[in-house]
Amino acid sequence: MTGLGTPPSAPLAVTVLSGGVGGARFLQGLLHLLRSTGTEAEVTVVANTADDIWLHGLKICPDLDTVMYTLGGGIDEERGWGRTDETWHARDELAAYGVEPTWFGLGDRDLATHLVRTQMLDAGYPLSDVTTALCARWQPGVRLLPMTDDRVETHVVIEDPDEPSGQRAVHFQEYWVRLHAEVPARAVVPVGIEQSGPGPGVLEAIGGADLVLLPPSNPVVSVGTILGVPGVRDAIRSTSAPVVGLSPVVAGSHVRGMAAQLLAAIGVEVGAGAVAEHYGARDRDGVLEGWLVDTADAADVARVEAAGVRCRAVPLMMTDHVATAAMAAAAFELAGLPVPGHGRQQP
Ligand code: FO1
Repeated sequence: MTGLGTPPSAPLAVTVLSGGVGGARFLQGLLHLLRSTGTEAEVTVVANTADDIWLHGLKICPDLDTVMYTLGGGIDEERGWGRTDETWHARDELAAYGVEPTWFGLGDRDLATHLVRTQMLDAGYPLSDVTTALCARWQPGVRLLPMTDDRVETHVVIEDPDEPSGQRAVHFQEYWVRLHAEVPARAVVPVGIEQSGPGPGVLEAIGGADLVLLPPSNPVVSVGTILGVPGVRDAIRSTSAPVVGLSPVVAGSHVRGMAAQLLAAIGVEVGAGAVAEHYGARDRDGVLEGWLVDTADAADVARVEAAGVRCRAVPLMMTDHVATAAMAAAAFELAGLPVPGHGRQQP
């Protein structure tokens, strides 16, 4: 209830640094929590763009598209990426011509997104404008911002006994999609990140947030990469918003993807507590105020608190929107904010 002269409370500003599948799943739960409790909020997603790859003359942006399709209702739920009701004729025709690479699955519906994006890029529009244009169709219900408009591509240095140096670098997509992250990774290199700058709205979305969330995305090649864009880490460290993360590692392993392999590549133990220590406490040169671990990792709570990060153990398996909404609610609570729907009444 706002009395006379009391400005209506501005909508809650929540900013989420997100990768692809894991981040998109979390965002579904966050939006479910906000909508089901009638909470006025604006969610801004700063998405990783270093998974991007140029293929067949087209710019593919897996994490932007996964968030856009997932929240816009176009995602293939089972795969977690690409379009539902997809067909693969163009991919098969390219393979019939012997055009490489054949290991990356470009769906016919998905191709339209890459054609529109590439045409707009060729016309001189920055990736952020392209993303806004694509979202006009999909209406994801969040503001979707590329972490940067500049070209950054993650490469992975893998062991290769056939090389004189014993190693070679492959694009992240080749490491993941063709090699299934089964080759030992020695280093992760976000090529171009030093020369990149935060995309339009990114620093403002962090600086002006009421809450910043690090969802259970890959801490190395997704959230870690976003934090590596010059200016982003400083914005995170200086925002007045609490910063709360959710562990992508449960019971010593990643739930999906290749976080375990990439954490090993950067010398970080594959554990919920270890990842929190890797992110670090904000008042100890890190980025976190709070960290949620799964109930299976309750033994890590003391270790995380010792690192200067408030910690709670709650169920972190994103089995459905309700379970994920409960995770988002736990993040609000850990941040010291009223929990949407049943927090402290507004003053
Ligand atoms: N992942 C796969 O495992 N196999 C694929 O063929 C594949 C194709 C693909 C096409 C478009 C796109 O946006 C994503 C695609 N992905 C595929 C997923 C992608 O590798 C991952 O979503 C991220 O890059 C890692 O989070």
